[in-house]
Amino acid sequence: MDKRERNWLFFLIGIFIVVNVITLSPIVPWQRWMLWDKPQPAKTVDVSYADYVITMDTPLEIKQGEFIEFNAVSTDVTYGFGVFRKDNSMIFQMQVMPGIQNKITWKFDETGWFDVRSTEYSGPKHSDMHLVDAIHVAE
Ligand SMILES: [Cu+2]
Repeated sequence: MDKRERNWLFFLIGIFIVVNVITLSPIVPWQRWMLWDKPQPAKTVDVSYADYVITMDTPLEIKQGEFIEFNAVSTDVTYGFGVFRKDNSMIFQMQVMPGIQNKITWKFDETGWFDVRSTEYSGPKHSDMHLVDAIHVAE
């Protein structure tokens, strides 16, 4: 390894460390919740997936600023749990792997009605996996 290669390697290692420190640090809100503060969720919401159907008690009524834990379980294939605004922009999503509890805690800091969709292509009926007005966040 010559000097230029070694300098390049150290540069890449430096980039790797800086990016990891930033993305795992408390300046990223969801990392602060998941890794640092660990807030107690106001509610835990069970979401189940089977045969291309999402089952969840809807509408989920929550208050702005509450931490909500979603616990999604699939009994067959891998799906996605995605929460979307009415303009179809996504707030967050997680992969729902079969046979385990897939958990995510989220703080809803905006009010309104939100849809839930599967965000992981799971098969021919995937595009029907859409719960309209599944979540209502009030002030
Ligand atoms: Cu799907």
